[in-house]
Amino acid sequence: MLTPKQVKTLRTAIENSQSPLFIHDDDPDGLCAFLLLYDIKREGKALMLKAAPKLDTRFLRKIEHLSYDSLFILDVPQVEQDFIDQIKTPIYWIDHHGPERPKKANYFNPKLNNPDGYFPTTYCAWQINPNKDKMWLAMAGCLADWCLPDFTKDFQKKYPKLLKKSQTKDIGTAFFKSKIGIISVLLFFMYKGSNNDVQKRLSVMRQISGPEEILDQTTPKGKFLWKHYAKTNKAYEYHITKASTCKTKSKLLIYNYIDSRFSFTSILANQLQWLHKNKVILITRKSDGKYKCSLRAQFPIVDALKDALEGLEGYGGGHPTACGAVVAEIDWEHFIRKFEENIVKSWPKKTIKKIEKKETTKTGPQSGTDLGTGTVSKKSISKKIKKISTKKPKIKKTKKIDSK
Ligand SMILES: [Mn+2]
Repeated sequence: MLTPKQVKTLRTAIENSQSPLFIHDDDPDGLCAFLLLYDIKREGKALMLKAAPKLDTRFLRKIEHLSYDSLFILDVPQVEQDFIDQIKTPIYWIDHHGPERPKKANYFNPKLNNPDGYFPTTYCAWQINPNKDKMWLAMAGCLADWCLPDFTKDFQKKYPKLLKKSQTKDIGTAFFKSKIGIISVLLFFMYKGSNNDVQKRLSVMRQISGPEEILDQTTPKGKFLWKHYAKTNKAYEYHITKASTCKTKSKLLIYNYIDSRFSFTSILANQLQWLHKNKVILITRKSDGKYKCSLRAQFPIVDALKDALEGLEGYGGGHPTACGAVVAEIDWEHFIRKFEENIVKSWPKKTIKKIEKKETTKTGPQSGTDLGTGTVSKKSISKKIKKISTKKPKIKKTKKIDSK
């Protein structure tokens, strides 16, 4: 989490700004962090960074005509130094990836104070603006980034119907079964569709005052957001059902995902992993002669992945249990064979069930950019397969742990 001093610095920066500009990641964590900070003054403009982990000088064109006196960058893993150098106002960059070491930007990353903690950007924003009326946004944003925060009990007290006690036994249940989880999913789906529609929904979202407005559709604005959720969810559910039929004897559950309208890869991979805990999930999308993959498992697989990519046309990396890869079509069969072999070798000796039991206290990265910032080229791939093969994942006992 942020230190009290950092919280104060950021709070003061927003309060003193007449026209802040916010650039946030296009996922629920980035969005909820923005909504929480925006709520402090309800002043300023927001832009989302679309489908890119990096903010670079190309983005300058989008903001040069805007007038702003401070720039807040939220949940963006990387910001090019050139971009920073060309901004004339103070920059406040809050993120929980990396950490990075930028020059000339005020950089806030909970990992710097607490390398083993896991605090999404929304969590930091909640520290800066702990407005009880916005706790539902803080909860939805944290959940979407796979974190059950330390204010979960307070949340349940305030909204007993949105998150029942039985739904907090693990993060997947909280996310996929609870009503507040529906808000998290709705925020994921918010970005699906044409740019114009996305912008419309984002501006409506700013005007929503409580979760019931959406969940019970008590206002036209809530109805508007719900309608999009319901439509998108129908397409999503189709893939959940279809993917579940792809189960074979193999340790891998491979689902080749085809949908011209929506891209659900990352959330789909999370839900399938939660539904099929004894499988390693591999979601693929084929385009331009390449397979783009999202991978999820209950134990570390990133080294098995890197090893399988060695010598092939492709690259991959990310978090230990949630990663991504791109593999050329000609190497696909070879890659799958090798990866499956590695998975079998590195499958934890303790049964997944036991790990699962321990994992219920654990929260960590399952969402966001699959490749994260830790993408490793095939040249720098190390062979750690043997090392990880028998170890079970290290598990901490606190509520919000594991590093991203
Ligand atoms: Mn995040």
